[in-house]
Amino acid sequence: MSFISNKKIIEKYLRKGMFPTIFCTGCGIGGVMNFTLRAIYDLNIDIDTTVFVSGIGCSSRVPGYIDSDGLHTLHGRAIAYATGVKLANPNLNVIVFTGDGDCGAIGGNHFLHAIRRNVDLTVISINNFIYGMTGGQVAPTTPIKSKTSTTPYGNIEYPFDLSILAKVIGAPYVARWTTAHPGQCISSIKNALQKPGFSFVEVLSPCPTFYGRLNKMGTALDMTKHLKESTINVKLYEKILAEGNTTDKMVIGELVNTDKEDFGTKYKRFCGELK
Ligand SMILES: Cc1ncc(C[n+]2csc(CCOP(=O)(O)OP(=O)(O)O)c2C)c(N)n1
Ligand code: SF4
Repeated sequence: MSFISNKKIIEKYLRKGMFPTIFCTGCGIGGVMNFTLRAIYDLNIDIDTTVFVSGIGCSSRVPGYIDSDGLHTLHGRAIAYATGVKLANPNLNVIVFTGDGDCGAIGGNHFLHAIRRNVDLTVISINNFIYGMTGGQVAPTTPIKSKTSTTPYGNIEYPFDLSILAKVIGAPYVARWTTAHPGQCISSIKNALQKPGFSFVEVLSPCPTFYGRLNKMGTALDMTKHLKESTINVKLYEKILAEGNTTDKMVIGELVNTDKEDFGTKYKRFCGELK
């Protein structure tokens, strides 16, 4: 799995003219782009029939670096644009990169309804628990007590759990990992890309410039270690629950993997193109 070097990934898939990236040193976003390209390589997906769609944010800059068709759209609207692309040409693979703010705040409604319709998209949400691009404001994913530039005394709002939201609304594929789990992340992105219908992969990722600095979390490496220590695999979590215990750790792993007819197939049937 993924025996391709980083050099070859760069040569094969990236727009060298766009380098250097805007990402700060230690930011996890570049890693998530790498995981996605490795999944595409492993599955031998044709990049020329793949469209990357994003909104606005540091994480939404990813499509600009990939040498493929892409749409860098409006803040929060990536999933709406991606739905249009997929319905106009169902033969395309459509992959959305979205921040936790882009996906869960301004774009929250599009997220919910694309899942409800089960549009055949793969949505990769890079969750750094904060608005990175605009200066570290509170996001709907910011944990209680965390400091941001707009909650200098600590956040008092309950956060959204994007993966659990996707699960309860009925997405047929949902997985959550962190940038400290590259192999698992690549494997889940591969499963997501092969799943007909709405697939969601959330990747918890360090933003050392804002979330890390404001919460005194140390270096990017310290933050990556913290991501590993503050999460628990779903299998272990279920065992702990079955024993009558509980934990504050965030659950990671493959949370849903089921089959459900997607919107495009239903639409073709409605139009009489399928029986
Ligand atoms: C309609 C609109 N509202 C607000 C903004 C300002 N804005 C740009 S990016 C962003 C949030 C970015 O946070 P997130 O989506 O989590 O991505 P990150 O930068 O952390 O990767 C905001 C509020 C905008 N560009 N457009
Ligand atoms: S501000 Fe945060 S999310 Fe944005 S590039 Fe820098 S480290 Fe990454």
